[in-house]
Amino acid sequence: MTQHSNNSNLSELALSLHQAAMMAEPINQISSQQAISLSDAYQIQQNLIQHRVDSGSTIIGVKMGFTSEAKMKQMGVNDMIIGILTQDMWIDEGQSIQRNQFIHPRVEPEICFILSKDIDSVLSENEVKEYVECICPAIELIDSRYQNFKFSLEDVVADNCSSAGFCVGEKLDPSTPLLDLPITLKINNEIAEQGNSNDILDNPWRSLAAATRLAIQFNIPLKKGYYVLAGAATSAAFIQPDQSVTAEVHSMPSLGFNMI
Ligand code: OOG
Ligand code: MG
Repeated sequence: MTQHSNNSNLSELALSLHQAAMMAEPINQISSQQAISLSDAYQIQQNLIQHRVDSGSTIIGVKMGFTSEAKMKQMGVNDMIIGILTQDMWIDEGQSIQRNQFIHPRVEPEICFILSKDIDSVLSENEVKEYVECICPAIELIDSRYQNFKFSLEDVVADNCSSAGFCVGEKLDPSTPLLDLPITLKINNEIAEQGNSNDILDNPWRSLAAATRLAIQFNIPLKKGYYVLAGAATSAAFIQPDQSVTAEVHSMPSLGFNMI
Protein backbone atom coordinates (compact mmCIF):
# COMPACT_ATOMS: atom_id res chain seq x y z
CA MET A 1 0.00 0.00 0.00
CA THR A 2 1.34 3.43 -0.84
CA GLN A 3 1.83 5.55 2.20
CA HIS A 4 0.68 9.14 1.95
CA SER A 5 2.63 11.95 3.46
CA ASN A 6 1.34 13.94 6.41
CA ASN A 7 3.18 16.24 8.77
CA SER A 8 4.17 13.61 11.31
CA ASN A 9 5.38 11.34 8.54
CA LEU A 10 7.51 14.20 7.18
CA SER A 11 9.03 14.81 10.63
CA GLU A 12 9.86 11.11 10.95
CA LEU A 13 11.55 11.14 7.57
CA ALA A 14 13.54 14.24 8.59
CA LEU A 15 14.62 12.58 11.82
CA SER A 16 15.78 9.43 10.07
CA LEU A 17 17.79 11.49 7.55
CA HIS A 18 19.29 13.53 10.40
CA GLN A 19 20.27 10.37 12.29
CA ALA A 20 21.71 8.86 9.12
CA ALA A 21 23.95 11.93 8.78
CA MET A 22 24.95 11.96 12.46
CA MET A 23 25.74 8.23 12.58
CA ALA A 24 27.14 8.02 9.03
CA GLU A 25 24.77 5.13 8.28
CA PRO A 26 22.91 5.16 4.96
CA ILE A 27 19.14 4.67 4.72
CA ASN A 28 16.81 3.57 1.92
CA GLN A 29 15.59 6.17 -0.53
CA ILE A 30 12.26 7.66 0.52
CA SER A 31 11.01 7.24 -3.04
CA SER A 32 11.49 3.47 -2.82
CA GLN A 33 8.80 3.40 -0.12
CA GLN A 34 6.48 6.32 -0.77
CA ALA A 35 5.81 9.16 -3.14
CA ILE A 36 6.52 12.63 -1.78
CA SER A 37 6.02 15.92 -3.57
CA LEU A 38 8.75 18.48 -4.09
CA SER A 39 7.16 20.76 -1.51
CA ASP A 40 7.07 17.84 0.99
CA ALA A 41 10.76 17.33 0.23
CA TYR A 42 11.56 20.98 1.06
CA GLN A 43 9.49 20.62 4.24
CA ILE A 44 11.59 17.61 5.27
CA GLN A 45 14.74 19.62 4.48
CA GLN A 46 13.52 22.42 6.76
CA ASN A 47 12.80 19.95 9.59
CA LEU A 48 16.20 18.38 9.07
CA ILE A 49 17.97 21.73 9.38
CA GLN A 50 15.95 22.46 12.51
CA HIS A 51 17.58 19.39 14.11
CA ARG A 52 21.02 20.88 13.42
CA VAL A 53 19.92 24.27 14.77
CA ASP A 54 18.45 22.60 17.87
CA SER A 55 21.83 20.91 18.40
CA GLY A 56 23.48 24.35 18.48
CA SER A 57 24.49 24.95 14.87
CA THR A 58 23.50 28.03 12.86
CA ILE A 59 22.53 28.63 9.25
CA ILE A 60 25.35 30.32 7.34
CA GLY A 61 24.35 29.97 3.73
CA VAL A 62 22.77 28.03 0.91
CA LYS A 63 23.99 25.85 -1.92
CA MET A 64 22.68 25.40 -5.41
CA GLY A 65 22.71 21.94 -6.95
CA PHE A 66 22.53 20.60 -10.48
CA THR A 67 23.41 23.88 -12.15
CA SER A 68 25.73 22.05 -14.57
CA GLU A 69 25.21 19.37 -17.20
CA ALA A 70 28.06 17.37 -15.67
CA LYS A 71 26.30 17.10 -12.31
CA MET A 72 22.85 16.40 -13.74
CA LYS A 73 24.25 13.62 -15.90
CA GLN A 74 26.29 12.11 -13.10
CA MET A 75 23.33 11.96 -10.72
CA GLY A 76 20.56 11.32 -13.25
CA VAL A 77 18.38 14.32 -12.37
CA ASN A 78 17.41 17.33 -14.43
CA ASP A 79 16.34 20.23 -12.26
CA MET A 80 18.05 22.78 -10.05
CA ILE A 81 17.77 22.41 -6.29
CA ILE A 82 18.66 24.49 -3.23
CA GLY A 83 19.96 23.33 0.13
CA ILE A 84 21.07 24.94 3.38
CA LEU A 85 24.60 25.28 4.78
CA THR A 86 25.14 25.24 8.55
CA GLN A 87 28.16 26.15 10.67
CA ASP A 88 28.89 22.51 11.52
CA MET A 89 29.60 21.89 7.81
CA TRP A 90 32.45 24.41 7.75
CA ILE A 91 35.86 23.05 6.72
CA ASP A 92 38.93 25.26 7.22
CA GLU A 93 41.43 25.49 4.40
CA GLY A 94 44.12 22.89 5.02
CA GLN A 95 42.04 21.13 7.70
CA SER A 96 42.21 17.36 8.10
CA ILE A 97 38.74 15.87 8.34
CA GLN A 98 37.81 12.39 9.44
CA ARG A 99 36.54 9.99 6.79
CA ASN A 100 34.50 8.09 9.39
CA GLN A 101 32.13 11.04 9.91
CA PHE A 102 30.76 10.40 6.43
CA ILE A 103 29.09 7.60 4.45
CA HIS A 104 30.55 7.94 0.94
CA PRO A 105 31.96 11.46 0.68
CA ARG A 106 32.60 13.14 -2.65
CA VAL A 107 34.19 16.50 -3.41
CA GLU A 108 33.52 19.03 -6.14
CA PRO A 109 34.94 22.42 -7.11
CA GLU A 110 32.63 25.39 -6.66
CA ILE A 111 32.38 29.16 -6.84
CA CYS A 112 31.00 30.87 -3.75
CA PHE A 113 29.31 34.25 -3.36
CA ILE A 114 29.15 36.04 0.00
CA LEU A 115 26.10 38.29 0.30
CA SER A 116 26.50 41.94 1.25
CA LYS A 117 22.77 42.47 2.00
CA ASP A 118 19.64 40.47 2.72
CA ILE A 119 17.76 39.42 -0.40
CA ASP A 120 13.98 39.14 -0.18
CA SER A 121 12.86 39.24 -3.80
CA VAL A 122 13.59 37.41 -7.03
CA LEU A 123 16.52 39.13 -8.75
CA SER A 124 17.97 38.95 -12.25
CA GLU A 125 21.57 37.98 -12.93
CA ASN A 126 22.44 41.68 -13.25
CA GLU A 127 20.52 42.87 -10.19
CA VAL A 128 22.07 40.23 -7.99
CA LYS A 129 25.55 41.71 -8.51
CA GLU A 130 24.57 44.57 -6.18
CA TYR A 131 24.16 42.08 -3.33
CA VAL A 132 27.58 40.45 -3.33
CA GLU A 133 30.40 41.32 -0.94
CA CYS A 134 32.95 38.94 -2.41
CA ILE A 135 33.54 35.93 -4.58
CA CYS A 136 35.63 32.94 -3.48
CA PRO A 137 36.81 29.68 -4.97
CA ALA A 138 35.38 26.82 -2.90
CA ILE A 139 35.13 23.06 -2.51
CA GLU A 140 31.94 21.30 -1.51
CA LEU A 141 31.95 17.95 0.22
CA ILE A 142 28.73 16.08 -0.50
CA ASP A 143 27.59 12.87 1.16
CA SER A 144 24.24 11.38 0.28
CA ARG A 145 22.50 9.76 3.21
CA TYR A 146 20.97 7.25 0.79
CA GLN A 147 22.41 3.84 -0.06
CA ASN A 148 24.74 3.86 -3.07
CA PHE A 149 24.49 7.65 -3.46
CA LYS A 150 21.28 7.07 -5.47
CA PHE A 151 18.19 9.26 -5.26
CA SER A 152 15.27 10.94 -7.01
CA LEU A 153 15.04 14.74 -7.14
CA GLU A 154 12.65 14.71 -4.14
CA ASP A 155 14.92 12.33 -2.20
CA VAL A 156 17.96 14.55 -2.61
CA VAL A 157 16.07 17.74 -1.73
CA ALA A 158 14.75 16.06 1.45
CA ASP A 159 18.37 15.10 2.28
CA ASN A 160 19.37 18.78 2.12
CA CYS A 161 20.92 18.23 -1.30
CA SER A 162 23.63 15.91 0.09
CA SER A 163 25.25 18.86 1.92
CA ALA A 164 27.95 17.68 4.30
CA GLY A 165 30.83 20.16 4.26
CA PHE A 166 32.30 23.12 2.46
CA CYS A 167 35.59 24.95 2.34
CA VAL A 168 35.94 28.51 1.08
CA GLY A 169 39.15 30.01 -0.30
CA GLU A 170 40.42 33.57 -0.56
CA LYS A 171 37.85 36.37 -0.67
CA LEU A 172 38.06 38.22 -3.99
CA ASP A 173 36.50 41.42 -5.23
CA PRO A 174 32.91 41.02 -6.54
CA SER A 175 34.09 42.48 -9.86
CA THR A 176 36.34 39.43 -10.39
CA PRO A 177 35.48 38.07 -13.85
CA LEU A 178 33.56 34.80 -13.65
CA LEU A 179 33.16 33.88 -17.31
CA ASP A 180 35.13 31.16 -19.06
CA LEU A 181 37.41 30.22 -16.16
CA PRO A 182 38.97 26.76 -16.36
CA ILE A 183 38.26 24.81 -13.14
CA THR A 184 40.28 21.81 -11.96
CA LEU A 185 39.74 19.42 -9.08
CA LYS A 186 42.82 17.53 -7.94
CA ILE A 187 43.02 14.54 -5.64
CA ASN A 188 46.53 13.97 -4.26
CA ASN A 189 47.72 16.59 -6.70
CA GLU A 190 46.51 14.67 -9.73
CA ILE A 191 43.72 15.96 -11.94
CA ALA A 192 40.44 14.24 -11.03
CA GLU A 193 37.93 16.51 -12.83
CA GLN A 194 38.11 19.46 -15.19
CA GLY A 195 35.46 21.96 -16.19
CA ASN A 196 34.79 25.61 -16.90
CA SER A 197 32.85 28.27 -15.00
CA ASN A 198 30.58 28.61 -18.03
CA ASP A 199 29.39 25.05 -17.32
CA ILE A 200 27.45 26.62 -14.41
CA LEU A 201 24.32 27.79 -16.27
CA ASP A 202 26.55 29.51 -18.89
CA ASN A 203 27.38 32.10 -16.26
CA PRO A 204 27.74 31.53 -12.48
CA TRP A 205 25.84 34.77 -11.73
CA ARG A 206 22.77 33.02 -13.14
CA SER A 207 23.05 30.49 -10.36
CA LEU A 208 22.82 33.24 -7.76
CA ALA A 209 19.80 34.68 -9.58
CA ALA A 210 18.23 31.20 -9.61
CA ALA A 211 18.98 30.93 -5.88
CA THR A 212 16.87 34.04 -5.25
CA ARG A 213 13.98 32.42 -7.16
CA LEU A 214 14.17 29.06 -5.36
CA ALA A 215 14.68 30.76 -1.99
CA ILE A 216 11.48 32.78 -2.40
CA GLN A 217 9.59 29.76 -3.74
CA PHE A 218 10.57 27.49 -0.83
CA ASN A 219 10.72 30.06 1.96
CA ILE A 220 14.46 30.01 2.50
CA PRO A 221 15.95 33.27 3.83
CA LEU A 222 18.96 34.82 2.06
CA LYS A 223 20.77 37.00 4.55
CA LYS A 224 23.72 39.37 4.58
CA GLY A 225 26.91 37.40 5.15
CA TYR A 226 25.51 34.13 3.81
CA TYR A 227 27.68 31.92 1.64
CA VAL A 228 26.01 30.85 -1.60
CA LEU A 229 27.61 27.94 -3.46
CA ALA A 230 26.82 28.19 -7.16
CA GLY A 231 26.97 24.44 -7.89
CA ALA A 232 29.76 22.30 -9.22
CA ALA A 233 31.04 22.78 -12.75
CA THR A 234 32.32 19.19 -12.87
CA SER A 235 31.24 15.76 -11.68
CA ALA A 236 32.05 15.02 -8.04
CA ALA A 237 34.95 12.70 -7.12
CA PHE A 238 35.04 10.22 -4.23
CA ILE A 239 37.62 11.02 -1.58
CA GLN A 240 39.30 8.42 0.64
CA PRO A 241 41.42 8.56 3.79
CA ASP A 242 44.97 9.80 3.23
CA GLN A 243 43.92 11.84 0.24
CA SER A 244 44.07 15.59 -0.22
CA VAL A 245 41.74 17.61 -2.41
CA THR A 246 42.59 20.86 -4.17
CA ALA A 247 40.46 23.11 -6.35
CA GLU A 248 41.87 25.56 -8.86
CA VAL A 249 39.57 28.13 -10.41
CA HIS A 250 41.73 29.72 -13.12
CA SER A 251 43.97 32.36 -11.55
CA MET A 252 42.15 32.48 -8.22
CA PRO A 253 44.31 31.22 -5.32
CA SER A 254 43.85 27.46 -5.00
CA LEU A 255 42.44 25.88 -1.86
CA GLY A 256 42.23 22.44 -0.35
CA PHE A 257 41.88 20.14 2.66
CA ASN A 258 42.75 16.59 3.67
CA MET A 259 40.81 13.46 4.51
CA ILE A 260 42.23 11.22 7.22
C1 OOG B 1 23.44 16.61 -4.90
C2 OOG B 1 24.11 17.93 -4.74
C3 OOG B 1 24.41 18.64 -6.05
C4 OOG B 1 25.94 20.43 -7.07
O1 OOG B 1 26.90 21.19 -6.89
O2 OOG B 1 25.42 20.26 -8.17
C5 OOG B 1 25.43 19.69 -5.87
C6 OOG B 1 24.39 15.48 -5.20
O3 OOG B 1 25.03 15.48 -6.25
O4 OOG B 1 24.47 14.56 -4.38
O5 OOG B 1 25.90 19.98 -4.81
MG1 MG C 1 27.73 21.19 -4.95
